Amino acid sequence: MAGLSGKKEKVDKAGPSGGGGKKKKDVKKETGLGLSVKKDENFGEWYSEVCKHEMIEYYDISGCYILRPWSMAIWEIMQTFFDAEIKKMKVKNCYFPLFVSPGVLEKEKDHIEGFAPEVAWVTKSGKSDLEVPIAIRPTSETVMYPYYSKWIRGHRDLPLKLNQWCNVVRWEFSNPTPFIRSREFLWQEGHTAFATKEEADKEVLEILELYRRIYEEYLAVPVVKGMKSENEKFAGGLYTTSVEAFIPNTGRGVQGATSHCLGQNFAKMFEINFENEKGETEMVWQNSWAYSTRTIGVMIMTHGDDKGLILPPKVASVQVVVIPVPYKDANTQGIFDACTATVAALSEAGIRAEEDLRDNYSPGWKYSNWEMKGVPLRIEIGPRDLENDQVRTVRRDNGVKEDIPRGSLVEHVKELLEKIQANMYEVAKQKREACVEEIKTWDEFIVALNKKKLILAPWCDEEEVERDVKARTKGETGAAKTLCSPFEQPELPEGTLCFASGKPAKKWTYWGRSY
Ligand code: 87F
Repeated sequence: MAGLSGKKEKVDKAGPSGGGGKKKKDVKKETGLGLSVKKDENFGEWYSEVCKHEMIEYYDISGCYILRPWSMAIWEIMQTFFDAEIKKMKVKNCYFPLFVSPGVLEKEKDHIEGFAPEVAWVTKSGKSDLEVPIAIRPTSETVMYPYYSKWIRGHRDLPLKLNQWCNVVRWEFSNPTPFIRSREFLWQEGHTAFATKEEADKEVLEILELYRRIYEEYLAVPVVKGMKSENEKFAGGLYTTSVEAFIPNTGRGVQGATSHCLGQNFAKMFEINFENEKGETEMVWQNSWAYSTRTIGVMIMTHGDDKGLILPPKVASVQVVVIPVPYKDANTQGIFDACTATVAALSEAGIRAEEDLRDNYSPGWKYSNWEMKGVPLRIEIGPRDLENDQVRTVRRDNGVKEDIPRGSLVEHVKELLEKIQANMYEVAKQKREACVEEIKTWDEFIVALNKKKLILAPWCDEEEVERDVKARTKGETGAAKTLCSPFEQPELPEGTLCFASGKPAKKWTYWGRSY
């Protein structure tokens, strides 16, 4: 019996991609190799299988997931970038407690009313009830702002720009999805206070641009920057901007990150006042902004294929894997030494490279395994390569193979990694563009919605109309809603009417079902 180990002798017969006359699912069970479903056959199952190789582990509490090193490394790379950028903006890191007293949570009652069912509470210590139950932060406005009120006195205390990297808990009841919707997740939350609205407005967009860069430059995921509708904005704030991604396979939009201008609502609630230069008391203007581990889920959904994950080089903890391909009577030691030397040269040049010299797996099994884990570039070194002083490169994104002289290894690999990063973004962008559909009428809207399109529609921008669209599209797969009104607006000809109400349209807005 082959067992589940995927060891060399059995796997070789089936070949690295399964086959061998058996059904895929059976092969998978025997070898642990390959996915049992295709991305466009059963997306949900595909996503869960891809995540399990080795991004996450399911946990015995529903909606909670273990982030394994393979995904945590991606989080850390994004964190390194974002943390350095906000520090350039003079934002300082801090850490506030996980627990929220019921008193302050109550204070924000109006705004969190809709969120209240998602707040988790600690009610016991050991066997005895706590005198006062304590909430676990779902976000930290109510935790932080009482102290903003204390710390901000005069105009010299402004701006106050704080950020924290932490976990939050939201006890969701709708179907959990790794990274995309979990009951506990990691994020950064920035909370800033200014003397003027102008400064706050400016920062909202600076942060949004950093979020765009995380998605487009690091995760190779195209996003749209825009304004949330009144219905979809953070109710406690003045306005909400976001970056929105789109998953072609499911036809769903996904909010990638948000940057809010809170106006003076919280300043009023928490009495965050300052004395201006003239000695008058004014309220501060505030922002808050966050991105979370959801970013990783969007990246997996965007790039993965039927062989598994595909990681963009900029966030891959292993950018290049070097695999020896020895033959029976070849110079095995020479090949192994060439692999080690290759990894050393790449590492020296700042490229994240690893060798896989394990002798209990065949090269074919290793190829599949590293493809599944999404390593962007594979280098194979066999007897012929040794002879010709070359290595063979194989791209994960498009499978293209190349023989490159060892003399120009580093430059070549650097170039390849850049090409892979750029190509992944281009391919993802083309796929998204192919889903965008501009519509003018309600009938066209419904047709496009059923075809899983990302819908761009002229809209009157009235809350009542969005509620009506939601009600009219309610179904098993969820209602359609606005994703955002893009900052880059196509021309809106005079007299264009709203697709849903027939009133004069005010702007173009993206609509769709969403995560
Ligand atoms: C769930 C339970 C309680 C979202 C919640 O977006 C409260 C909330 O206030 C809640 N889910 N929100 C909105 C969070 C707004 C804002 N907070 C700081 C952000 C960025 C970071």
